[in-house]
Amino acid sequence: MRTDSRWRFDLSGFWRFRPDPKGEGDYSRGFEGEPIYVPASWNEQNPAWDQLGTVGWYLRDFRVEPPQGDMWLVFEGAGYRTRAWLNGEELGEHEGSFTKFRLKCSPRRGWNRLVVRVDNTIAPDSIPPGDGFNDTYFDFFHYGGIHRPVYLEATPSVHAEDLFVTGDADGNLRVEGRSNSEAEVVVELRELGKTWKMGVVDRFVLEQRVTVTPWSPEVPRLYSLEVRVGNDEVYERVGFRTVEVESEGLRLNGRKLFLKGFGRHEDFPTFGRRIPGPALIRDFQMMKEVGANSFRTSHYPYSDEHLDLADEMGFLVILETPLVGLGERHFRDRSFLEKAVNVTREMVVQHRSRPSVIMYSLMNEPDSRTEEARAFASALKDVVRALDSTRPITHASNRFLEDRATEVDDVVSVNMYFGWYTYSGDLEEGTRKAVETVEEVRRKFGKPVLVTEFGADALSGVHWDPPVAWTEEYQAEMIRRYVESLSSLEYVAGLHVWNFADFRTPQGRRGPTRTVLNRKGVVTRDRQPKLAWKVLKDLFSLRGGEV
Ligand code: GCB
Repeated sequence: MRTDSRWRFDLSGFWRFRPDPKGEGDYSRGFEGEPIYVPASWNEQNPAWDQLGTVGWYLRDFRVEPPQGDMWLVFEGAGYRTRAWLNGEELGEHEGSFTKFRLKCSPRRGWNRLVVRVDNTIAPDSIPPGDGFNDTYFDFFHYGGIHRPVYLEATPSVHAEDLFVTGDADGNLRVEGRSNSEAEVVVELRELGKTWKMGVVDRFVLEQRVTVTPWSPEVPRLYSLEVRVGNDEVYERVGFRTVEVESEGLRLNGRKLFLKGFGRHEDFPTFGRRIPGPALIRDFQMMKEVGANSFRTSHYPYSDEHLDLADEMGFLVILETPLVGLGERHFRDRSFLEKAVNVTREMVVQHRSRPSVIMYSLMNEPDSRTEEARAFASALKDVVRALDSTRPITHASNRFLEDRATEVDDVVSVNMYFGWYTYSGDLEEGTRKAVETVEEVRRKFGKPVLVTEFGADALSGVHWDPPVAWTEEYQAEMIRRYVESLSSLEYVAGLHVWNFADFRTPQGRRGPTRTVLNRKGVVTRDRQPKLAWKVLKDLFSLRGGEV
């Protein structure tokens, strides 16, 4: 749900910061601290904070003239655990780094002091889980802090609480809205000048057929669907498109769809878990240029800004939860399921009106070989379906034939590193094993197959003839062989190279297989192309004629 009409006070800018490595301090009334910038992770802003994997305190003094109505402190993403105090009074707490949340507050006229405590301590039952800052069950740096925008927002006493808008390629529009109390509700599809009066209600469903240009990667046409509830005005941008799953593959607006693109990360020098706007533009321009049409939000839901650009530039997105690296202990634990349901619900509700989001990925590489794992996946799927029945579901598997969670998926997704972690140095055998695995998975599950990860680390500037591991040549050659052989399988619905860009990793667990960064990017961390980038453009045109 978007709004440009509510009163807002942006809290981006320089704050004060105080590390609290043992997490024992109480600085809720104030402290001196050192300057820090918000939004961005704390780690790379100061070498002294790089390895801080526990608690940090933020402070900001600000002056406001608050308007009438309810006031909220909105975080678009901070964590892992965030607690806030305004003028010494506790506002509340939220768990989870990648979804938006808001805390009720009452700033006074004039000066106010906001203190935020962010606890990034990782545990076997956090999402994602781990045993320590450098000993995570996942392969990306455990950045902490207020990564995304934070602001005050005022809502009129009668206001919209939720808005869910979808439209299909035939122009069937569906709008579902809810407000905090009964009020006059008017819905308007602005570009068409169409208005519908819903009466005095506190929830409504509107279904209409309209004449529109469909949304697609080539023509990502967006319309504004505005809802007025009393004095409150909110809107969503709607793109009319139809996604279908058939046994042979995917369709977008009736046309065969082949997903070409990348697994990505939100990772950028100095900013940490935040890609600043100009870098997002560069990434998306580069992805267009190379012929990509899609990406997966590996391994957590991305920022509103990131996904707004996908809506605008016509990228198809597989939206992934932060449920990475789960195992038996998680599948057996009821209270973990509750947390998983919660984060999944927050993600779906936040992003379900986006035309770019065509599928949900509910987990990445779980150890899901048991009945408990299947039941867990099935419970999550039910939660998603109740909130949004329009999108297919998948999860990224590296258990292939043994994966029980795949049974509940609509599309099978596989992450494969034959020729890298196994069959190392042998691209011939590696590619053969990859094709064989995809064929077996297809035979067993009879569903379309997405290859959500494949790739090799390449240190930019390291070359060798013939191609050997860690060189740019080896990475390029592996990608070429995988894409050429897998593109010819009809039921393969897409290929996502791992990864778009090099990204930071923890020091532990994978030990000597990481050189500060995971180097499987086809561009460097500062977005300069490697050799593989140059060969991708031709490869991505292999399935020409499809979307
Ligand atoms: C995977 C993971 C991804 C890793 C990648 C790798 O299977 O899903 O998070 O970064 O492998 O490079 O090992």
